[in-house]
Amino acid sequence: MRFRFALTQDRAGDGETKMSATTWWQRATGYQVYPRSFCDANGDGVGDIPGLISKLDHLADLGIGFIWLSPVYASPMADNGYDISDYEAIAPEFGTMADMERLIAEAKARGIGIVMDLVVNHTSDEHAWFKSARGSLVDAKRDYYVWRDPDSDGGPPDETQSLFGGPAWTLDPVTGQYYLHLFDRKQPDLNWENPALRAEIWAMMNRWFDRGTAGFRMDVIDLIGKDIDAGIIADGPRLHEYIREMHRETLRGRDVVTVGEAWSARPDNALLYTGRDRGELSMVFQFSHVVEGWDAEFGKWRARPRDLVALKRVFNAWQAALADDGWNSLFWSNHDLPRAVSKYGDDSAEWRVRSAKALATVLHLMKGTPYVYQGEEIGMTNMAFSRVEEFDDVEIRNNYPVQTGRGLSEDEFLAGANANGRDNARTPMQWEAGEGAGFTVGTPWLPINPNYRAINVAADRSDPEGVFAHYKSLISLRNRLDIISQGRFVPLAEDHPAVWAYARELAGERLTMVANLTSAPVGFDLPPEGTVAGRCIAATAGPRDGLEGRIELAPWEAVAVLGSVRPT
Ligand code: TEU
Ligand code: CA
Repeated sequence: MRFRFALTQDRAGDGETKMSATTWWQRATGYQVYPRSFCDANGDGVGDIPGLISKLDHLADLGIGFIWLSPVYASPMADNGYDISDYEAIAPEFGTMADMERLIAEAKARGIGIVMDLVVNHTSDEHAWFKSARGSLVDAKRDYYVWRDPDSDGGPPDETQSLFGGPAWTLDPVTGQYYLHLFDRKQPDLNWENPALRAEIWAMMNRWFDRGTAGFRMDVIDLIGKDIDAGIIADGPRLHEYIREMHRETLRGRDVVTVGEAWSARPDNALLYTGRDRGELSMVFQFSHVVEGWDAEFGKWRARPRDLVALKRVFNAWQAALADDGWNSLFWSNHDLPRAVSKYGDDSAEWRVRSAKALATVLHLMKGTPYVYQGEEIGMTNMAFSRVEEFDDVEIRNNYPVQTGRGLSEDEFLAGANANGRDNARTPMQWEAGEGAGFTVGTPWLPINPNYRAINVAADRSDPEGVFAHYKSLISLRNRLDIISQGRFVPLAEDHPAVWAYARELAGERLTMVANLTSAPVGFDLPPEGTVAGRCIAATAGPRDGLEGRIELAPWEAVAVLGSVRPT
């Protein structure tokens, strides 16, 4: 792996070159591939592993250190692969195990690690374990899943609701018991209390490491310690016991990166997962900035305007919580979330490019490991779906009757799904301006955003001022500069309604980032803790060699200056 032991530069001027204390994944940037929508090599309209291999040079040029690959395992695809029927087989539509091995090798040759998606809160109902388990009350695999008798009137054992809408219990007629599924009924929850099940998972993970993978992203990992009878689902009593066991049995001694998806993680419990002496994970994906923007009553299904001050507060709180121990992940978007530039920026023709670059600047100069979601590096936008029936996503389809039944109007639901729904991020990657957008020569499984003729990789990459060039530069800066990976984070002007600003400090140096996150010019009084003079390392609207006092910022102007603290 590249950057594993990057040498620090002699910035302190003491003539010493030290081995950096950072691990490779603290300097690396991750890139998420949602394989179904990335690149289709065989023309069946579905992205695949050979297609991904054909685009590795694009990712190597971007400079990323690892790919988080959303599931490619065998699956009936009720939830696009997050319903796995065999952890050690590749879905035929994505390719073969030989393709997977070639991907790992080809990525490695470019200094890129492959991080697999570990989906072990649940399997598919078509997994061999579940097929066996449902057969009888005494089946050897029965206890791998969560079964309960019906309540006295024959209904579900309790009121637990699926995160995709509707009851979390489904009656299995074969044995007359209900099984638990926190997601779709085709995603039965595994029973982590069973030690034999855990041992099977550890062995499976170890075999993936033997194939040369660089780590795991762990799907809804905060749900595995649940105590369903006590009504505790996320952050359950046995969660950290299981993660520590996982570490002992699979991760210990390996130089790999792990990131647990944890919607319940808060600044005050994140160190339990990522503290350096905990023996758990490298970092978690937490969603405070996402949930902050949701409606109190209808969650993501009722669209709300962006609240910049609230957004900054959330990021600043996480930077503070993990300042000295633990490690942050940094992301705007993923396959479950809207496109960054549409959600937090301005995706109009006038400001799309500059606002996408400004958002990248804000995120990538914080402390943590940034993740780029496919297409974000060229500023891809949300797609407008005009009718509820056009959506493909199981979460949207299951929630439609539930949310409209709770009083949300059909128009509001459509607006919410367009603003926050998961299909936005899942429309195919836009590579070229030609028919099929360079994604497929066939019929794409989900429509391609019609703006692909203007917004595509080829067009953006040919523009030296494009979004890609900006991301590439930010990623390279993180690889090279300790102040970005390690510097102390100093929030600035947190209450300013338009400007995002912070400083980073290390060894007598300061890096100040100031960004106008609106489509209008704004005047900003930089607090003295941000004063800096030196070299401009990132800019979306022209360079500046110093930042001090009153600053007039153009729309979506972001600028970062690295230098010494100017003597006052
Ligand atoms: O997502 C977890 C999850 O809880 C999301 O579905 C989330 O609830 C939703 O987007 C917000 O309303 C993970 C995967 O990332 C997702 O794609 C899977 O569908 C889900 O787990 C089940 O495996
Ligand atoms: Ca294909």
